[in-house]
Amino acid sequence: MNAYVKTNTFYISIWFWLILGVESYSGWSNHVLTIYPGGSVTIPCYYDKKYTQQKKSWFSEIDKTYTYTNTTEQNLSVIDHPDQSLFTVTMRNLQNKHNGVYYCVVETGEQPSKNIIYECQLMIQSAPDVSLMISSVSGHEGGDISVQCLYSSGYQNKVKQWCRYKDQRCYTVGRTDTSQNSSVQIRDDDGRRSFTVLMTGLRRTDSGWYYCSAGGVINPVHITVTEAEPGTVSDKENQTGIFKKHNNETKYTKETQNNGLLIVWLLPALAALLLLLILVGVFTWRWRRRPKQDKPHIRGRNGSRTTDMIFSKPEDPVI
Ligand SMILES: *[C@@H]1O[C@H](CO)[C@@H](O)[C@H](O)[C@H]1NC(C)=O
Ligand SMILES: *[C@@H]1O[C@H](CO)[C@@H](O)[C@H](O)[C@H]1NC(C)=O
Ligand SMILES: *[C@@H]1O[C@H](CO)[C@@H](O)[C@H](O)[C@H]1NC(C)=O
Ligand SMILES: *[C@@H]1O[C@H](CO)[C@@H](O)[C@H](O)[C@H]1NC(C)=O
Ligand SMILES: CC(=O)N[C@H]1CO[C@H](CO)[C@@H](O)[C@@H]1O
Repeated sequence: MNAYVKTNTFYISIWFWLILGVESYSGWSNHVLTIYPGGSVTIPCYYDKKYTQQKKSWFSEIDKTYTYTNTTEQNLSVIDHPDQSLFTVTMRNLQNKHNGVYYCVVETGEQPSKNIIYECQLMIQSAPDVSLMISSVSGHEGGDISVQCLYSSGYQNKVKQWCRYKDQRCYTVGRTDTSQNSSVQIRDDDGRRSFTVLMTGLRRTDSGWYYCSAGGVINPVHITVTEAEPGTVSDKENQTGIFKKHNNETKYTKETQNNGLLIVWLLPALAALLLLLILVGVFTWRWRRRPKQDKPHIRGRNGSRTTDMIFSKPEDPVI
């Protein structure tokens, strides 16, 4: 499965690079999201502040369409949030036909003109590998929230992480190195096929998009930290997380490992482009050297030069 996904993504990427001339990949790796049939998903696309004024879109590899920001359709919304340097993409009523690769794209107004800032693959699955009961959680400043991430048995021994989209900072289950912040605790609920993330001492700046990841399979969660309510500072009950949504808006993700992404994709894509150029070059060269009698008969007709192309002897090795 992973090999298939990877190969598939690889060719899609070549296609994208060759046809659209999209060049630049940042440090992110592509995520594969797995979602219930009929479910919904919201995907955050964080962009550099300098792109606040630029056109941004969601590109579907399936039907090769761009959906620009501030579009709201029945099953698709693409909404810009310039104050947070991100746009969100919400897809609803997901069906098998939505399986495929999608890109968040920024039109930079300079070279390269189209910049992929995020890539993900959607897979509709009736039994997702990694899932969430709640995809949006909120808490008060100074309070705590917890998020439970579920995974299937195949992921029992995989690395489990809690990451923030914005800076890609991750906390890993079972790792106790000092770089991990004690305000985020993450533990495996042994035997229950889930792990739980506890964020304590919430600050307003903790608001934003995070994801659960198990064995590289990710699943986005939105965290909202609201102002501490005056007079209720010591009200622990009210400071703990409020689970807002409990429906099929949870999201499921799956990811193949992507180390060396740039090299793995960039080099073959360049090689393919080079090969294409060489082929075109050889073809043009052969054509120019063709004996004159191949094309004279239609020369006079309407003065059309393009019709030249049609005439070639069937045994011509080039053709
Ligand atoms: C939205 O999804 C539903 C369910 O798949 C479908 O019946 C409907 O036609 C879709 N709407 C649009 C505008 O595509
Ligand atoms: C999209 O809507 C946001 C507010 O929701 C606004 O700030 C932004 O300028 C809009 N962008 C475009 C391209 O219309
Ligand atoms: C941990 O969080 C505190 C505030 O809660 C912050 O000041 C500190 O820089 C963080 N440390 C790391 C390593 O993230
Ligand atoms: C929590 O705060 C709300 C107001 O936001 C209040 O109505 C409610 O009584 C509080 N709950 C408790 C347990 O104090
Ligand atoms: C929480 C919830 O509503 N879960 C449902 C999501 O959809 C699947 C299948 O459509 C149901 O089996 C779940 O109960």
